[in-house]
Amino acid sequence: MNEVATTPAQKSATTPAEDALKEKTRDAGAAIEAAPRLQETDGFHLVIDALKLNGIDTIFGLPGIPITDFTRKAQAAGMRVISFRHEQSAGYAASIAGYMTQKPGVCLTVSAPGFLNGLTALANATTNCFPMILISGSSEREVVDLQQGDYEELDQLAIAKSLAKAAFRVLHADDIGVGIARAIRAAVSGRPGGVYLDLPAKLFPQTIDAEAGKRSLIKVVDAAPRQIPAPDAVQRAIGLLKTAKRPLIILGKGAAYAQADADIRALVEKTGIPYVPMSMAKGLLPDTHEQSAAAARSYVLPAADVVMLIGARLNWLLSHGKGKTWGGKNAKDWGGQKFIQIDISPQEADSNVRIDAPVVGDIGSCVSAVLAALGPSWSKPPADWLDAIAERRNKNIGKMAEALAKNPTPMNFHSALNVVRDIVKANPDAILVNEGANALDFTRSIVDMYKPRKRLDVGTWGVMGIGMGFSVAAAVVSGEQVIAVEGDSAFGFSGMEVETICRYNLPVCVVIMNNNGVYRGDEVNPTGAADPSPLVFVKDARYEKLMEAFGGVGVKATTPTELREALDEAVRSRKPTLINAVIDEGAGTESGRITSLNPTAKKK
Ligand code: ADP
Ligand code: TZD
Ligand code: MG
Repeated sequence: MNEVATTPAQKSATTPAEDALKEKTRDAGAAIEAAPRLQETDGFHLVIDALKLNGIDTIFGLPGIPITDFTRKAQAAGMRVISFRHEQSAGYAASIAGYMTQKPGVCLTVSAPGFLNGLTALANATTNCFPMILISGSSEREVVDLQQGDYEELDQLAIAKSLAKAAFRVLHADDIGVGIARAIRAAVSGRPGGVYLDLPAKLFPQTIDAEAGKRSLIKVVDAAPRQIPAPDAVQRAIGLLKTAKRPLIILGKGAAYAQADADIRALVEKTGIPYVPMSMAKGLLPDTHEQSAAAARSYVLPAADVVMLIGARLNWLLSHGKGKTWGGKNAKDWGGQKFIQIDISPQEADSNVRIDAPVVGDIGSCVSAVLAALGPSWSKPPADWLDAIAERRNKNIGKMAEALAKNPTPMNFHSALNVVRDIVKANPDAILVNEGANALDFTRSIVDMYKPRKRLDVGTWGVMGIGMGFSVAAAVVSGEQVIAVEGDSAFGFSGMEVETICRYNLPVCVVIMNNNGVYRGDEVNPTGAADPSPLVFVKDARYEKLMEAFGGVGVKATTPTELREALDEAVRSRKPTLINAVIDEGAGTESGRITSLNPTAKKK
């Protein structure tokens, strides 16, 4: 047992509130002082042992009552405990660790406010199909349920239920094994998602016989069982694909998550079908692949006749599979495409438009079944379709090259991101984290990815605040260099975590696309009063000094040359670095690429 000595400061006089807290946690405190007797174990150790038994070696969290000692004991037991400045970042970190590793990422928080801070990330994990477990300590059940006003009182389980894929509470130490096992299974099986696990303060110091405790733990067997697609569903899909004159494959982040990279590539290349990667599926095949139709997206979506979705939903990001994007006459009009959808969720099909050939199963099993069923003599799509795509693609790539070659003063998104594009090309193992509006959309279209699961971004919700949490987790989980391209607004949601990055000395380089505001920095208060517009920030803010405050490297870059030097050096040194890239404050557009989703007043 790792005993923690009481320092003189801790012995000094306490306030009544502190005394009350001590009183509240007396039970837990007693367990800290007295290690369980030889033949006993306790809740603290059973949770740690259950996680470790299941290969979970990292916890992202923030200490406090009632889980402070848990964080110490987990570290003492050899787990990696990454401590954040805000639970939301810890939660995002856990969720993306889950996405990258297929093991549920664990976020640990205190009760009520800490739990709520972590809950946004849990809901975001569920929405994005990332496997994650939010473990929150909670206050005394009797007091919470009678609403008698406990320290950090909240009925956390009830709140979590509506936002999590599953939610559990463990009241007795001998149920910890089952609780952790259920949480793991729920997080990673079927469609992955966020799971909440409520652990009341009283659980941690509960002691039970050590042998019985050991026997109560469960090593989960086959946590995410393969789900083999029905042969007739595969045949139906192949039959439809054979009729296509203008076939298209869309790869989503479910395909990236599945880690079936070689088979997905084989399917694309064997069929010769052009493909479009969704944002986080970029790099599943290199963006420079000759079959990538990403640069001709606005041509291929309406023109395709049969579309095979692999781990991508027909949600808003694909205009719900209908409307003008797909060649429909109005927003609700079906464009006439037939869809094949490969997905693990049997309920996903028909959620927006008719799916003619759903193939339900895990992507690895589905893609290999489709590959096997293609047969030896599969003919490539008609040349006129491929030629038409190539023509659009080359034209758009040419236009992009022109835009990237310009060198305006101040920098715009293109001239700055051209540098990031080169550095990612030279360092294809680097992980790119990305959030913002223009800072997001321009990065997605300008920076090519070369390897799977290297691009981590705002996902299905378009949520701001993932930046530093994702960066920390990506560096911790992979050990690779992380480059986080952040809008200045986006960065503000989790900026304090630069201290976390410095504390753990992580190879993270944050590049802020600083245009002085949300979308743009040039808006003014129409009344002429002193308050600035709600959309702008302090002009010429020196974000790089934030990194310097904690011992990292801060650089202000006003030209592509300065940006390149700083980014090169960051990647070479692997030091925590923040580059404040000064961008023309008039360069962006409202909401980036999704201006049309903005309700605006008709009456001016
Ligand atoms: P994108 O935003 O990239 O379009 P989505 O998050 O909308 O991707 O879609 C991901 C889809 O992948 C979800 O419908 C989910 O059910 C599915 N999915 C996730 N993991 C797997 C898996 N291992 N096998 C099959 N489908 C999966
Ligand atoms: N809050 C949360 C949690 N998520 C959001 N998506 C928003 C608010 C709204 N929002 C966007 O959709 S993008 C954005 C906000 C506030 C910031 C855009 O400004 P930026 O990027 O500086 O990050 P650009 O480059 O200036 O466009
Ligand atoms: Mg901005």
